[in-house]
Amino acid sequence: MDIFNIPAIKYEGAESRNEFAFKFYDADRVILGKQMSEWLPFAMSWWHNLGAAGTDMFGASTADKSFGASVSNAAAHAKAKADAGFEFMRKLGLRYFCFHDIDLVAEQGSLAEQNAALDAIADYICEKIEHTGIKALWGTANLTSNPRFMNGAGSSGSPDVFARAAANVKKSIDLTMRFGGRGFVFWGGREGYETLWNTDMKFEQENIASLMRLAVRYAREKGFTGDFYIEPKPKEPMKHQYDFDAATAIGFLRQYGLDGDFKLNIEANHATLAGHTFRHELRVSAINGMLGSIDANIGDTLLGWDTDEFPYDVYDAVQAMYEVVKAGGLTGGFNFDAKTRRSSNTYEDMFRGFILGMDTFALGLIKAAAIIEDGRIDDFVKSRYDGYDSGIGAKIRSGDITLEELSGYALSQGEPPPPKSGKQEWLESVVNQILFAPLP
Ligand code: XLS
Ligand code: CA
Ligand code: CA
Repeated sequence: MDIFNIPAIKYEGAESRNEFAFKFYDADRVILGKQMSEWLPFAMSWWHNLGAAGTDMFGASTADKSFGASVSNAAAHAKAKADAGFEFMRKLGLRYFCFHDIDLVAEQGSLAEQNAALDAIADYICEKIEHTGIKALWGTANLTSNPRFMNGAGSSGSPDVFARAAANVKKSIDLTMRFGGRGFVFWGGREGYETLWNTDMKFEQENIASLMRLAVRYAREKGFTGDFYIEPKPKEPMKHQYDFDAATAIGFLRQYGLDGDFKLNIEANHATLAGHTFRHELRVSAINGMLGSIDANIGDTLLGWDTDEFPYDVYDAVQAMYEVVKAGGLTGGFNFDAKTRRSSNTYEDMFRGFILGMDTFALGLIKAAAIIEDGRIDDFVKSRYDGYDSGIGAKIRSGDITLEELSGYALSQGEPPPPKSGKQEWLESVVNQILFAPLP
């Protein structure tokens, strides 16, 4: 049965005027030795694409995400979402999806009943995985929406809530493994605080680390070989979230000995909420060996909250792909944690959103590769530090020097030679020249 009355989306090239065609994403095209589809393992987020129906703080749903089922019949609606999701992914050539446990089937009854409902829909999804080869990129447990997690999950003051969070994590790991997932995410939406007057920060962080450690132990014993990810976010819904940004999350992972099993899942919109650029968060992750996966979206600097828009900003995507290519690619993928705007409320708009996002990252890849192949930027950065290749510089790098020796060297040298220009404007103009040159 065809739910979306739209043919499969094909690459037609930059001149195409077909709304339902890729202009830049050409899955088989080889860039820097790898196919575009290998550089860009795109994923569909179950929650936004199959769930988010346009509600906001001021208004009701604008989109119909029933996919022909009765929403009050949780099992039937869950199947309709799976049918729609797999048709959607197949038509766009997506090979992965990301999910929270309760995206798959609406929360219901006791934990045992909920687990049974999850098993039933998981059986159905596994059949589809078998037929299509589409798999999970990562799974996660939703530890934010239900009121029981009002005071956090791992950070909750209640051990009973901690245990319930653990049960949901266990089940979500089971599902992720059944779906062939590459990773498992912890996003600490309510792991933070509203006021320090009621919060023992150290106690809460230790407990969050314990929950993560228990998850790793369980999953490894079951044979899970993928990565765990922390997804940093500074705030929203909490005033302050413990996984504030990449640097904070890396410090936390090292502090609690979790850095061997975890990497980071970097979301563009969360980076800007933290007062950083997306690129900054990718660089911090990459240089620490922690760049795992990406939630591809963009925020709106004028609004300043987590708007989860489809990425359209090519300059931003070029910078992101430059970081990804330099890091040798991702072991995870690019999850479109993005939703169409409230007034883009048709099934066609779901496709338009993904075409926009996939083309934006394809352009990002093409142009990042062109910048790397051009070589001027990388040569400049290298030359900036070439004083360290020999002499006193080489001794500083090797660590084979003392403060006294350096002091003696400085005394003998007199005033250092004038510093070299950072040439920012020239570098930015090189980027523009490459960006607006004809497509390679
Ligand atoms: C919310 C987060 C969330 C995670 C998964 O802001 O982006 O959706 O990606 O729990
Ligand atoms: Ca996200
Ligand atoms: Ca977000």
